[in-house]
Amino acid sequence: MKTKVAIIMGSSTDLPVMSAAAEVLKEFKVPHEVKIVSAHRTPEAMVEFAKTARDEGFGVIIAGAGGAAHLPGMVASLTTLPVIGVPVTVGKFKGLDALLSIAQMPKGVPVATVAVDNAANAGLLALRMLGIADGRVAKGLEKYRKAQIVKVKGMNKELKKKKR
Ligand code: RP5
Repeated sequence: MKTKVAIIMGSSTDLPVMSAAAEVLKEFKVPHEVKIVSAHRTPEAMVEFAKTARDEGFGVIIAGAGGAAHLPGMVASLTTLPVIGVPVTVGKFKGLDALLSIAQMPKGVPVATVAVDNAANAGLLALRMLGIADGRVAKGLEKYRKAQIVKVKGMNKELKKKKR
């Protein structure tokens, strides 16, 4: 069975941000599943999801949440799979609350945290994790890395043209 990536989030209102992770995985043709799992609204479903994730074939979990964002940390406490947290911008503190909730996990339960609303990076980090054992994914990432170099070269060419 191929390793899958789980993309979970606290609410469907997180989807516009979290769909960027799915886009990246789609681009790399890596199987993934998207699901709404709320730590405070559906705590039992969250426990069930986290406890069974490895047996369900998931290799990495991406978890997005906003506000008092406890979903990534709670899920990480219930599994030994790597969990990548995405702080989502919601309300008055514009994602800073979620960033601190997710990044400031106490020692013993790690959650890798990406920048606020940067679900694309969560997808890329998940690919790097899968790429440790999956040569096809690693090759794809190398191609992606080189494409970024070409992009910056193009930017410099454009700059030079404008200077003339
Ligand atoms: C969190 O509460 C979700 O992750 C979401 O970011 C936030 C607000 O949820 P809604 O009230 O929009 O459903 O659990």
